[in-house]
This record gives sequence, C-alpha cells and structure tokens, in this order.
Amino acid sequence: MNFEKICVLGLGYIGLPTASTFATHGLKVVGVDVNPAVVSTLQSGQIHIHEPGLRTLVQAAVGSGNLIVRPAPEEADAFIIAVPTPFFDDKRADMRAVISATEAIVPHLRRGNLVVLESTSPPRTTVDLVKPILERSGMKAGIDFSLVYSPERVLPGQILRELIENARVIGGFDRSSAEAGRDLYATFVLGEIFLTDATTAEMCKLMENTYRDVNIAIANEFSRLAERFGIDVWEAISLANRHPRVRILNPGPGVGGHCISVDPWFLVEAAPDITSLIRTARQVNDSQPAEVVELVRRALEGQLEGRKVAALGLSYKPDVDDLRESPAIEVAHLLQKAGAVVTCFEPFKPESDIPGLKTVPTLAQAIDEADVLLLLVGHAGLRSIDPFVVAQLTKARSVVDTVKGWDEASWTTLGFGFHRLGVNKG
Ligand code: SAJ
Repeated sequence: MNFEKICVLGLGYIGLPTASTFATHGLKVVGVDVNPAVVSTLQSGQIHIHEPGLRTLVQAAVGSGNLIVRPAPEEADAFIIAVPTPFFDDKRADMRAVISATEAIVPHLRRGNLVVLESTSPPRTTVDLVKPILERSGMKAGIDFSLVYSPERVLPGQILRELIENARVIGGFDRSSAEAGRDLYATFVLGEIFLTDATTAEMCKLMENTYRDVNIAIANEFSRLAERFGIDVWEAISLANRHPRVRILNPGPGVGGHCISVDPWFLVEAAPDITSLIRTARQVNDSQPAEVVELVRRALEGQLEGRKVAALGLSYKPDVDDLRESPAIEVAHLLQKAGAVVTCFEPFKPESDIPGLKTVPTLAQAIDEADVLLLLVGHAGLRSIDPFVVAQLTKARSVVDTVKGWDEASWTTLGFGFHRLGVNKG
C-alpha cells in the first residue's frame, strides 16, 4: 500500500518524533494536537518537550514543508493515534483521549484508509473500543479500511534512534490491515517488522513493561533485605549478575514515568483475579519513596522535623526532563509530610513550578542551607558534581545516595556521612 499523506494525532513524546520522522522520510504529515499551547509552540518553531536531537528533527521536518501542525485532523491516507493513556486515581485506564481522537478521525475516514493505534492500551482496546467508533462512519474494518495496533517501544532519552532501529510489532485487525501497517512503518523502520493480530500486539507491549516493573520490584525488595542483613545490595547484585542466566536490575527510589508505573495496572484492571504478582510488584515499587524517607531519617539521626533536605533531581529517571509519575517528587512530598524542609533542584527543568514543592534554579541555592544532600536521580550532571566544591557551598555534612550515583570515599574523606539505599554495613 502507498502512503503520501498521514495525520498523527497527539504530538507528545511519541507522536511528535513519529510525525517528524515520517516527514523527514518524505511523507506529508499533518500533526494534530488538541492543546492550543502545543500547536502554537510548534508552529512558532519551538518544541515543548526535551528529547536529545528532537529540536533539530522537528525543525528539519517543518523546514521541509512536510510537517504542518493543526488543531484538528483532516483527510489523509493514514491516521496514527498517539495520545496519552493515563489512569484514574483508582488505577483504571483513562481512555478519554483515545476515544476523542478516534471520534475526531471518523468524519475524515475514507475507503482504503489505514488507522493505527499506538497509545498503550488495555487488552482488546483496538477491537472493542476503537473499531466500533470508527465503524460509526458506516464502513467496516478489514473491508473498507485497515485497522492496526502498533505499540511504540522507544526509550525516553533515545527515542529518535530507537524509533528507527527497534523491532516493530504490527497487530492487524486482519492480515491485510497488518500488511498495510507494515507498508507504512517500512517508510523509516530499519528494525525487523513482525506482523500479528491487534490484541497480541497490545499484550506484547503491556507484557514488556510489566516484566520490567516486576524485575525492578525484586531489585527493590533485595535492597530492603540487604539493609536488614547488613550487606551492600549493589555488590551482591553485581556478583549475582555474573551468573550466566541472571540479570538483576537496579534498586532505586521507585518506578516512575508514564509507562512502566502505569501499564501493569491495565492488566490488573482487565483481570484482577489472576494478576496478584503484577499488583504486588506495583505496590512494592510504589512504596519505595517511603523507604527513601526512612533512609533520610536515619541519616539525620532519626529526626526529620525541621531538618533541611536538598533534593537533587526530580525527573522520573536520569537525563530526561519528564516529571510524570516521578518517585523523586513523591519522596520530596513525603519528606515534607514528615516535617522536613525540602528544597528541590532539577537540572533539566530548573524553572519548574511543582505544586506544593519549593524548587530552585541552581544547585548552589538548593544546597546552601541544607542539613543533608539527597541524590534522587542519577543525571550525569549530578553524578559528576565535585564533593570538594560542594563542601564549600553547603554546611551539610551528610549525603544520601538512592541511585549509586556517587563514590562513597570521595565524600567521606571530606567529612561527610554517607548513606546509600540498599547498604547497611554499619
Ligand atoms: N528503573 C529502576 N531500576 C532499573 C531501571 C529503571 O528503578 O534498573 C526506574 C527508572 O528510574 C524509572 C522507571 O524505572 O523511574 C522506568 O524507567 P525505564 O528506563 O525502565 O523505562 P521507561 O519508562 O523510560 O521506558 C519504558 C521502556 N520499556 C522497557 O524497557 C520494557 C521503553 O522501551 C518503552 O517504550 C517505554 O517504557 C514506554 O513508552 O512504554
């Protein structure tokens, strides 16, 4: 199947790179976002998210005339839905954005079109939710138009490379839909393309992220065990990982971001009676910020009330600016609830304004008055700070490292007390 013009609905972390990559590979792309601020930012040549290389890519796409940004979809050969699927407070998937994006396509749907859902969704969303909405057009999936679920699997921080190089799974409502999807993504995907059915593709995406969540949960539980039994979990993990069939992940302050901390709930919601392991893993990872609070309490000899904590790093993981579902933010809130006075510094969003938290734009301001320095995210720029320089800028003489970002000896030789998550060798 041949594609000349496509519409990409949702210009966030996935939609914008995808739209731009199609555009730089020669397709006419209409990028659509319902948020007027996103539309005007992109139309003025700026971008609203941080991702290495994205600014240059978007500028190339817009500059070529192939990418235009609009508030609503229009007729095209294919439509790609890449809108967010967050969850409600009770952990049920919030599918409102998928529903309204699909509804927005209906008036423009023509015979021979392809519709792709990329948003991570509960099992059977493509056939049970998206298909009936599209068929309000009077046309039938698999007969009049093609329908596909194709999950994005790119790692924030490496999106542009992984978009092109990763293997791609294309789940068709029927075989000819899957083949149409393959023809579209073959425009730029260099990784292998695998065809399957839509529900298998949905499950595949949810299983990948759930697998990672469960594996991080066990690392976090190992770190609690290490603290109880008086060892260093990082050393134990690196030794265990010398086994040819063991690959334990890293413990940390918790699991954040819009993917791994959300997607397992889609499986729990869909089948609560057979997902106890998945639910427990989520609960273990969600309780990790509280573990960090206890670690800080120990570093401050049991007293958090009125003590000043410099929280370094707020994003959900290293070297990205994404604050969604960030465990670091949860740690800061919990510390405040426990009576500590917290000053936060996020180098990738120095001007960020987070409700209920005090953020400052420089490291110096964050550590100035602190009693303890708390490393929450292993950003390269935070890992490489010089303890000698820091010692001149702060009166704190205690550090807490939740991500194994700092070298213990460099701090202790300067007189700092050093506390690391998962280590209890005292
Ligand atoms: N984390 C740990 N320990 C680890 C690894 C990660 O605590 O050993 C934490 C991170 O700090 C972060 C969270 O887990 O808070 C998730 O980070 P991540 O790097 O594991 O994953 P994401 O959420 O950035 O991206 C994931 C990726 N999925 C998998 O690796 C299976 C990516 O390929 C997906 O495309 C993405 O989710 C998505 O969009 O679903």
